[in-house]
Amino acid sequence: MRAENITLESRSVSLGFDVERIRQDFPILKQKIKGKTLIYLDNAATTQKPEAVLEALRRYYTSKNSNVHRGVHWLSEQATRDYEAARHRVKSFLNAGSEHEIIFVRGATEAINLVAHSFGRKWVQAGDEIVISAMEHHSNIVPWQILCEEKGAALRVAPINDEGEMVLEEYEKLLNSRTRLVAVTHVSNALGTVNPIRSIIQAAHSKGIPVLIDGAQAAPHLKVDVQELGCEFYVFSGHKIYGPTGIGVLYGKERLLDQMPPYQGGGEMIRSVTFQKTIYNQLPYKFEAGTPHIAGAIGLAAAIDYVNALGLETVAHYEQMLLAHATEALAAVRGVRIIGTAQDKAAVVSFVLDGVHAHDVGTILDQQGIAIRAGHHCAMPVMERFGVSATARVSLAFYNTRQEIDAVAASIHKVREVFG
Ligand code: C6P
Repeated sequence: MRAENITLESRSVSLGFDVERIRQDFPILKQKIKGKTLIYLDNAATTQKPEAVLEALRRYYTSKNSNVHRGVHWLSEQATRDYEAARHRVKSFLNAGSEHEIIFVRGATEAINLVAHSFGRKWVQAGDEIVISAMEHHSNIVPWQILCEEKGAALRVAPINDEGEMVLEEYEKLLNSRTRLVAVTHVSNALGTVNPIRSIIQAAHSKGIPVLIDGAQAAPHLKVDVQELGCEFYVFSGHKIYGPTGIGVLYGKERLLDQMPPYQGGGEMIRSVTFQKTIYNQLPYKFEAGTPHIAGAIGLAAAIDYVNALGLETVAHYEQMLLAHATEALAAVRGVRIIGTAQDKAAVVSFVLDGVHAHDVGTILDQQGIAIRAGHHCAMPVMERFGVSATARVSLAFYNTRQEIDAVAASIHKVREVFG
């Protein structure tokens, strides 16, 4: 190992964070891609899974696999106990008031659709308005568009400035007596902006408007306390926080969830069924029709335990160091323009390279075993706002290192040379 690497590593250790030790927990990171050691910098798309999560899934399937809340047999009781223990872990992770407020869903997308369907069906009418921001992921745009079309309601969009920050004065002007809900992202997947959600929530609440926060890109990086925030809904995806795909969380205030109609009908969400009338189950089961992703919930709990053991504050501190290094290293490449230069950012550096399509950047890096994302990142209105069709996006996790970022920067310098 070169002396330079030893210095960098010990610097990470002195931050209270032994990244080389942590990397040992992620088997996929040892893999060679095209003859090169994998450098995985597509963490906003999905994160890699530690042994603890893989082991939790294996243990569940090898010794407890069974359906939940149905069987009277031992396996089913074990599966039910672990599934509900996972819900308890999520409740503590978000500091929710009760397990009734934690609904397991497939991911952030399904959670937002659930609210759009259920809350929308009950409380949105013709002439009403839903407020979102100009930096939303399609998952926090399209469900509201569908709802607005169905109901004759209108979608209002709070603008963002050239740095990629929400313009709060303009946002506040959009709030009025017709606004039924504000739905904004906590952290932008395309820009990395951390939104001032406390101010956003307060402004909405001062007018009696409920708020949904899309936490898909925040939960892996920032401590979230839903009681302190006071938001009505908070959603996130398990796979972006080192857990399995196909599991996610909708947090909702019990008072609202109680009044909302079910999203889907089926088994588990009922108390009794006759052909004349169905009585729905209590929360949270009213919103969990059908057999849930039991292993997924258990894997998510293991991921939460893993992240908690590292400490989200320690993780955030380390990731901020990486973010500053990546921003500096990439900005130093001739012709790089960083898209998203907000004061408060998390884990994402999106950029365009003058004269080179983002897909070419992504493809050339792939030849070096480097995984980044290139494209519109399911945030086409953000691309339009910045006058680009696509960006190359480096998104960070706590297992990334300064050396990996240096390798990416060196590769992009080479791309620059090739394209002139
Ligand atoms: N963003 C990205 O590469 P799902 O697919 O349901 O797990 O998450 C949807 C979603 C919702 N909100 C935000 C802010 C997101 O970033 C995402 C997913 C990934 O940026 C895949 S497009």
